[in-house]
Amino acid sequence: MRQSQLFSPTLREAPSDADAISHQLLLRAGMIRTLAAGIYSYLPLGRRVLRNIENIIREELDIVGAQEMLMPSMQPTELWKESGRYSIYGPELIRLHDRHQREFALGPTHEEVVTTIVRNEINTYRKLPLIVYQIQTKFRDERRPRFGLLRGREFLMKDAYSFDTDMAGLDRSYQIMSQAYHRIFNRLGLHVRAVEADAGAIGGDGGTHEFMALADIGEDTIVSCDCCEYAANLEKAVARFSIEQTGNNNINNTRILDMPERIYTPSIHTIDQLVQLLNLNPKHLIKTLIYRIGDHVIAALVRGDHEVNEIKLMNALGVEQLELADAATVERITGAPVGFAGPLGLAVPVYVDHAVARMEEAIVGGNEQDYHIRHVRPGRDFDMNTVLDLRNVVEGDACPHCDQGRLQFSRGIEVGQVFKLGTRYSEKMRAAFLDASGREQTMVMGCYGIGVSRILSAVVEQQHDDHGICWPEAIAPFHVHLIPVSLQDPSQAEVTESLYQRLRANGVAVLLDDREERPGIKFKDSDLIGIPYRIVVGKQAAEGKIELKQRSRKDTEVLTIEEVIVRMNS
Ligand code: 9G3
Repeated sequence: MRQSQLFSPTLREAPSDADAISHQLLLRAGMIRTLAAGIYSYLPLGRRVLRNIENIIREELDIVGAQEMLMPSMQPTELWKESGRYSIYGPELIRLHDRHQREFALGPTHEEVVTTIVRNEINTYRKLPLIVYQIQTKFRDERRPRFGLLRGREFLMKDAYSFDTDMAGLDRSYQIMSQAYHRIFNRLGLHVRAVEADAGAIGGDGGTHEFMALADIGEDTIVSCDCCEYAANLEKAVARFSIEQTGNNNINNTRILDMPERIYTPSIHTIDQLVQLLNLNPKHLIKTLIYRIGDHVIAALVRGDHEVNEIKLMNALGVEQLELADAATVERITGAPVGFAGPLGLAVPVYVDHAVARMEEAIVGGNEQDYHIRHVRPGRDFDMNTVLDLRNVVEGDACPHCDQGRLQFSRGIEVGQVFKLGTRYSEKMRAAFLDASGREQTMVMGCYGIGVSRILSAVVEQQHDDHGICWPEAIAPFHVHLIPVSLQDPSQAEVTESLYQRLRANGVAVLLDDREERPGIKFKDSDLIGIPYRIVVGKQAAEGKIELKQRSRKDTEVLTIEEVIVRMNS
């Protein structure tokens, strides 16, 4: 390809609203352009990278027997009513009406569609297991699209769905797809870690992993052990309950027992203020949070230095939504304004985190304005009918899997996820089959996603430097950037042209920078676009010597034309 013909408008500066380095670089390299918030066009260079990513995904999925389909984006909302998800999703699910006033959703995902197709066509175990996939545009009207392709409203996803006769079959499909994912991300040159994750609203019979590309811009917090392989999304991560801290809430030990004592804490509303006033460590406090679930109200107790993990709380309550109670509700339930809530004498169900249950004594809100209470003993002074894992783990917590590891945090971009759905959709949508003895069974499903367009950004986040992008060879828009210093020089022009033809004849993807630009401009653009190999044809062309430089390395080599041809073919 001749760069004088290429539609790739590079920019000297990044637009001000691009706040992720990958967003800046993809814009500056002329690979994407914004049409509207969270909605992007892929210019030729960006499209070439996207296609390379897609092809690696296709190769690895076709090898394991998954079959590519293509499903519509326009989905009749009757399907979402049938699956029971129509009411779960709000404005994020883009809905429209056709000319006959029939309602459709623009597909954010395709569980309902694929289950309908399979249910209509398969009714015998002989046709299972089946894994189908598509690479297709998804629509999710994110409230706050940001970081360019990392969180868009229209994006490219590979979504796959497996159909098995039983859970054992699903386990096999899940394994097959997870291993294929590791091969895919490896080939993409993406540094990815699979972490245990929470199944969330999609539901499912347990078992879901997220594939996280490690990057500081990542919105997800990855928890991993510094000794063993344990890794989980913060939503899901648990700590080992260190046994030396258990006990002590039995009240028959001999120490003189301090009884609860009110302390005057005027206009102290936050944990920090309380810590300041009483000059103590937050781990000696109990935080009482009042939540509303529909018209129910509950209290959640965590230690002062911990945070409630609302995913764990929702899973424990078996609900899909909850929110902190508003001030009026807190006042009604506790008898005091926000900031003085405590567990003593509450008339609502109290959910207690393990770390609270192990506290010998604590300071709690007094359920009275301007008062807290100290020397409170969990179990003696308030009932602990429900003790469970309610909190976010913190760095330094003991690993739940090995006996000496400590948990550490890192940030990640979710680029893939695999779910065991079980019969969550097939039951509702009656995807059934006759087994070998002629009995009707419900299909067992799994679903598997890869954020194809998100990977474009994730790779740039992991592979760039101060001058621009460093594309891995497997997905780079071109393999070689051929740059003559001056095409006015006849020997440079001749060497450049013959090299260009020979490399292309060998099937090497070459971008020839034939623009009438100063060399400095050409090299700046070359660093920005990030093609893995750069061949510079300069003064030494007259002696048949040219320079070869790798984008990801500092040094350059002076080689003969023949040597370069051989190197680019290897
Ligand atoms: C919606 C909207 C947003 C959504 C969903 C549904 C995420 C939704 C989860 C999944 C699960 C898997 C198949 C490929 C892999 C991921 N956001 N999810 O279901 F209506 Cl608006 O998409 N689906």
